[in-house]
Amino acid sequence: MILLSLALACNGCTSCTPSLPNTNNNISEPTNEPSEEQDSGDTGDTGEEEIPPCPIMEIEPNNNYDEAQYVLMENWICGDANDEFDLDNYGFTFPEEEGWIKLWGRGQDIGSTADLLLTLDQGTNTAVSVSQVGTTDPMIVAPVTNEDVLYATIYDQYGGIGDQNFYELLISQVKPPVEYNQIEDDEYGENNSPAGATEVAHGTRIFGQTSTNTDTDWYRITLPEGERTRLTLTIEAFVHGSPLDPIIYLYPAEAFETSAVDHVVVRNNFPGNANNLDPQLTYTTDVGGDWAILVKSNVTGGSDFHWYVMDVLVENVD
Ligand SMILES: [Ca+2]
Ligand SMILES: [Ca+2]
Ligand SMILES: [Ca+2]
Ligand SMILES: [Ca+2]
Repeated sequence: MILLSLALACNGCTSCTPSLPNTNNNISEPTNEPSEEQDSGDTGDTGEEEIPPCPIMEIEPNNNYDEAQYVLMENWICGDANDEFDLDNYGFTFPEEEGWIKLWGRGQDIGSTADLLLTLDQGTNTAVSVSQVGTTDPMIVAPVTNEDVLYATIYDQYGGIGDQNFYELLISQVKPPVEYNQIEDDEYGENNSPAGATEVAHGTRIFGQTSTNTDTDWYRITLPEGERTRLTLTIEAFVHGSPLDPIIYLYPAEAFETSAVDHVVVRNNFPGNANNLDPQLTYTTDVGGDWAILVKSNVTGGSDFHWYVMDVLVENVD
């Protein structure tokens, strides 16, 4: 199957030259027919040490999930835009009950004209990436299960075509990208209102997910009385490949009684990196007691793939 795809699809994917091992140049068995097919796909790369960049070449048609090309994880996939807005769909299964995957699309970083858009789909969960910190090439790092087939879809979001419009895609299992010491209480939407807020404190590093389009995650922190305190709430999500565009709000204690209260809100302001969607909220106050924190997605689109961790820091600044 892979050999066939090499022979069929290698044309037009200039970056993906399958620089196959040269071992069959001299010594291989003369009756080895597949190696002739391999040679026909080799456009002359003579690097002896080079690892083949594309073990899997795309096979069209693959324009919807029914036609998705089934691929094995941990292998580079190479494809290109055969038509305007040519969707390339790949299906795969996760090898364990649950874990983390990384979808890494490469286009502009390898000299392609493709402005790649990458999606991940499993059951009712969907995520989209168009960029990551430091590059316009997309990446998604997300927790998954083996309950349903997973689909990765990649295409040029501006509809470009031609020989210079190609991509590489790697789907791999990765270790959890972050550590944390608490998990939000949200299995049944417990924290969807201030009344059900999850308690956090100085030193908390809490893991949460904006699991649906309307999921709101409320937290409660109790600041010390009688002193001036600086509260710093730091979200890490996008920086690690989460598809979440998080927004964070801070409310005084009245929020536990009424929704009409003034608040502080920040998003997309992470210090020192304009490409990072993660927010950091800092607020200094003399008011002790309960404060309410709200974390949610800034845009429509939530799923179990949309995860974050929030660090809570409380400092005395008297
Ligand atoms: Ca294609
Ligand atoms: Ca296609
Ligand atoms: Ca949640
Ligand atoms: Ca929630």
